[in-house]
Amino acid sequence: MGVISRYRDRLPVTAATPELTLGEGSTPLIRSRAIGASLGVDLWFKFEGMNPSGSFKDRGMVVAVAKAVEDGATGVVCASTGNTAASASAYAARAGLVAVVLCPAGAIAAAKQAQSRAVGARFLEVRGSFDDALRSCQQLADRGEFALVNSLNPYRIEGQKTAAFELTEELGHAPHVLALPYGGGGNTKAYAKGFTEDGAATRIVSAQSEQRATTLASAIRIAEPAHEHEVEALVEGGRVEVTSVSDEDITRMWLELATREGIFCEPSSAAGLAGLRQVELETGSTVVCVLTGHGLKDTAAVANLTAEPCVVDPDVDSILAGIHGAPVGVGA
Ligand code: AN7
Repeated sequence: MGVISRYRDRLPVTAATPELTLGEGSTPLIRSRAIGASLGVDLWFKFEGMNPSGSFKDRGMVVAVAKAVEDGATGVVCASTGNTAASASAYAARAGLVAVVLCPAGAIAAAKQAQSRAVGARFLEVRGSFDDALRSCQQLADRGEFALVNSLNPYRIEGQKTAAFELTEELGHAPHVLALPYGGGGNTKAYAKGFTEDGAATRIVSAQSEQRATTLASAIRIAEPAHEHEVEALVEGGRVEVTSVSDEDITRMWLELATREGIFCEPSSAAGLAGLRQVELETGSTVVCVLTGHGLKDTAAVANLTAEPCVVDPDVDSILAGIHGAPVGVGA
């Protein structure tokens, strides 16, 4: 069951809203086997990379695209660092709408572009940053032909808030702390809304990159967060703590998630865990770290952050030498 049918009574949908779905939501909640113990907490990973297009964006996109159909739109438009593009393209194809996506030229992971093109989106590379692309996208949407499906569209936030409901249902209670990456701030806002609607006091740790405009975590390469003021208000209200993490912290946590937990997420998704390490946590408390995107989204990062494969001859001695790290074989 998708997000619209599962949470129908808690979403702004009507009898006229199509029951669009690609099976989003109901993502794995995985208990930590190693990292939680080192932090002294009961740590869980919500693997949002397991959504149909490989990121958390699907929860909000399904609602935004369904509402666009209900409102009579023929097309949708978004600016994106890649995941919004992949998600909007998929749901637009599913709903029979045209998708126009604007991405910063040369600055998004190859798989995300492939996802978008495969389902027939009009994929445009903008000579500029994500922030430039978002401005152009809003101007295009203002002309009326295309519905904007960036998280400035409130239906996106509505759909994404369901992740908070789902967590509370699965754990049997709301987590004490939730950690996630902070790019444009839409997801931070969505979890805050979801927990508030559930009457939960969950503390949200939102981790931004120290190097916003240049971070290796291309998904969160956003210099001017669209929801900055709302996030600041949530900080003032005591709901959210914003922390800044370096590329080195992100890389280290990304590797720990992969090698100690067996979970392969994209680099930006490890920012939340890096943020958790900077705040005080009550021993034994329930902490959820949201892993926003799948590792297969950005395999170039793997090539940059891990040792190269060793090339060996197809014989056991050469293979054993390869296992033990000795330089062997033709390509060595
Ligand atoms: C994996 O796709 O902004 O703070 O255009 O892809 O809600 O922006 C992606 C953002 C975290 C940050 N993790 O979330 C886009 C885009 C992943 C992401 C974020 C993004 P927000």
